[in-house]
Amino acid sequence: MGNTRLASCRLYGFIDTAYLAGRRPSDLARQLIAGGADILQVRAKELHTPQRVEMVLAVIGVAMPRNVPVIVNDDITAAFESGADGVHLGQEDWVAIPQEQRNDRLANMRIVGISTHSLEQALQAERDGANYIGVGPVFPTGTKPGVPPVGLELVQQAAGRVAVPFFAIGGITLDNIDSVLTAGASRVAVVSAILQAPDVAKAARAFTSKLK
Ligand code: 3NM
Repeated sequence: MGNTRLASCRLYGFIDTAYLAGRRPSDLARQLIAGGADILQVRAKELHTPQRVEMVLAVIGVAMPRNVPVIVNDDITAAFESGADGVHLGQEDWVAIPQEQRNDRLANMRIVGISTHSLEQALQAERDGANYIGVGPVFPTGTKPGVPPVGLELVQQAAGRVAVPFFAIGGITLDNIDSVLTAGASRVAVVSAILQAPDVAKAARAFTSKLK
């Protein structure tokens, strides 16, 4: 079910509390969607589950009528309680869930996404049943500081070997997106280059006009 909807997704937009700067999550969601983001993630690292649920509900209120799936970063409980479309798990969080518990823990999730940082992880996530994967960080990024970039080589390898939809992520900007697309990505996930732009909708549109 997740897969048919994901197949058409191209720009993964974020409501990331690190870049809210006093803006309302629902407003950001509206602007991201206006710019063509067709899947959204709520990434609220420092919030507790109840506040995260509240934020996700505000985003769903905007996204659901526009048929845009909403994914919750890291927090399976918040994803479940808010009725979000799915959850995105980092590699460490994913491998920390014992294999025999994964089906139960994720039973209500229509979409499960997993971060991957090598071809081995990407292929393993696919075997494990991820509906989509993230591949990155492609370039160094202040959003995930201190994580060594995987470079365009991994994008190229993923494009050749991974059948599940994959989003290139990490340090992607309007200046380097062409190289990411040339390496074989058809989907990108972008946080700071959009949320730090003076006009979020316009910045998202600049990315979506490069995709498809
Ligand atoms: N995950 P920006 S890189 C959230 O490689 C995230 O799994 C990554 O933010 C991964 O577009 C990343 O600002 C940061 O670089 C993306």
